[in-house]
Amino acid sequence: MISEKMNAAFNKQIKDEMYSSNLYLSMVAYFEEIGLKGFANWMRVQVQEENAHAMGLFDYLISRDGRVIIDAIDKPAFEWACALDCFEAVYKHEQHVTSLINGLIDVAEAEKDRAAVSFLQWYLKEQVEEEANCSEICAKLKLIGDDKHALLLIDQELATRTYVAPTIA
Ligand code: OFO
Repeated sequence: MISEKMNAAFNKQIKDEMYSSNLYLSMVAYFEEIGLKGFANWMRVQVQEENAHAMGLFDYLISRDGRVIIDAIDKPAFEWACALDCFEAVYKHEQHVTSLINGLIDVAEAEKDRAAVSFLQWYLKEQVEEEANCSEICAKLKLIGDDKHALLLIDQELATRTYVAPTIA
């Protein structure tokens, strides 16, 4: 069983993870449009990860006898000035998601829902990795400046990213 407050907070986070998925799908389209297929590949993997984050919360809520309600998702941005501008937006968004997960844990603690606190530790750790990944790419993009050849080398590197389904526990 799960409290009403906790149930509502989980539903909100499911919606937020689905927003993340749509935001990154919008970025896939952007990178495809400007011909950076490796960047687009990186974002495609990110979309899959966000879907897994949403489904992890979805399945957890069901396992706790909660009620999943799918909410409307806001329209994401669709234009960025360059690859760095886009990745800075990713970094900012992931920092925002970290604050959302922290808020969710605050609700779980206030509700004395220790099972939820424990479950959400996975999401907390995942956010450390999410922030580190995009911060690293931002740093590289800043380093290369306007060097198109170096940009294509990063594109080749990002083309190698593959999706590994996470075990959310
Ligand atoms: Fe990008 O971690 Fe979920 O939202």
